[in-house]
Amino acid sequence: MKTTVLVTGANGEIGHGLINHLADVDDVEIVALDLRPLDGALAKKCIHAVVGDILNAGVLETLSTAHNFGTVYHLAALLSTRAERQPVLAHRVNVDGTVNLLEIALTQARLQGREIKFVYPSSIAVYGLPDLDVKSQVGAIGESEWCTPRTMYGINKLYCEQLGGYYARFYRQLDAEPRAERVDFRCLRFPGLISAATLPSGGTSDFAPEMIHAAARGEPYACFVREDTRIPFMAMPDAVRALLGLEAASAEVLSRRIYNVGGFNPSAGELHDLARRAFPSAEVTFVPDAKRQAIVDSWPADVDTSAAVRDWGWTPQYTLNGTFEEYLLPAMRQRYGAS
Ligand code: NAD
Ligand code: AKB
Repeated sequence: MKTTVLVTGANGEIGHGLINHLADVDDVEIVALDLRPLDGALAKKCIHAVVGDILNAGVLETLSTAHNFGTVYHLAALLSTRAERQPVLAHRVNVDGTVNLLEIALTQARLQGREIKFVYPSSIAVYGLPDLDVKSQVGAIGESEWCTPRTMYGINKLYCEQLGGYYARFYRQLDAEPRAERVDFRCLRFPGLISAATLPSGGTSDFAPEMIHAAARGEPYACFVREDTRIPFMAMPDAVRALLGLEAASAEVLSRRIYNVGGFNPSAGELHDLARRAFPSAEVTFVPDAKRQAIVDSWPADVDTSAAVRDWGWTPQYTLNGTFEEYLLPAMRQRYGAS
């Protein structure tokens, strides 16, 4: 029997990567939801592609009536820069939207009489380091350290991680009868992601993919952070592998609900060197925006991924050099015709 999965935020960067992979899995059928119409090539891979708002309970109820979901990948969100510009809207979409999806997952669990998996992408934005001295001293940060975010987005993500745990373990804990329906909440804290197929918008780690895509297109790029800025990143195919790997892991091996994952952590200057080596005509200048810089400076230089490695065998396929040579360059040369 096929498993039906719901992907919210399906037309976003991760949605593109995830749907392309899920579509290759024989026993999975995909229902997609996004505010924007899904790209035609992706829509062909879904049994149902809905244009709708996760804040609209009617849209979600209609979907839940029409399908039995085994897994929800809840990707829809406003990312850090956009959220800082529209904090109240961000709170609504990122928090209220997540509550709506958790409620739908519970309804589905009740109707189907089984646990529904809820896979949630959180972010390194949940961390908040007070200054660069502390950032350089702490090194690779563990999941329980420095959860003191300074952005609306980071606060939303941290709260939704906790909400997921609540829906999994304590939902309506005062009810006279224990509730049978359960949401199996699983969460990845992603670093910045770099995709060859899509460009980000609205994030603050966007300087890396923006720089690389501009270099490949032969366009000048003014990088909005300093050359010495260092945060973790990973290649999009590895992010998709992480989502699928955590979803597939047996519940017995998971010692926690929230896992750091990552790939590599170059400085912006090191990324520039790699982009210039790949695309010698790259023209990058560094013109830091003090406010966005402060956000990135509060994010860790690296993350400790040992829990994910130990519990469910997480290993990134791509190193930094491998990301350029085996993933970005071939795809971008084809996409932009760059030499
Ligand atoms: P994205 O901005 O590319 O995609 C988000 C999608 O959500 C968009 O297609 C947008 O139209 C949709 N959306 C926004 N509001 C909506 C609403 N009210 N109803 C329905 N759809 C709505 O983002 P992404 O990079 O694909 O990120 C997906 C998830 O992964 C997000 O939760 C994000 O916080 C998380 N994440 C991303 C990164 C990254 O670097 N890309 C890093 C860490 C975590
Ligand atoms: C952002 O910059 O907001 C995202 C993220 C790191 O969560 N890319």
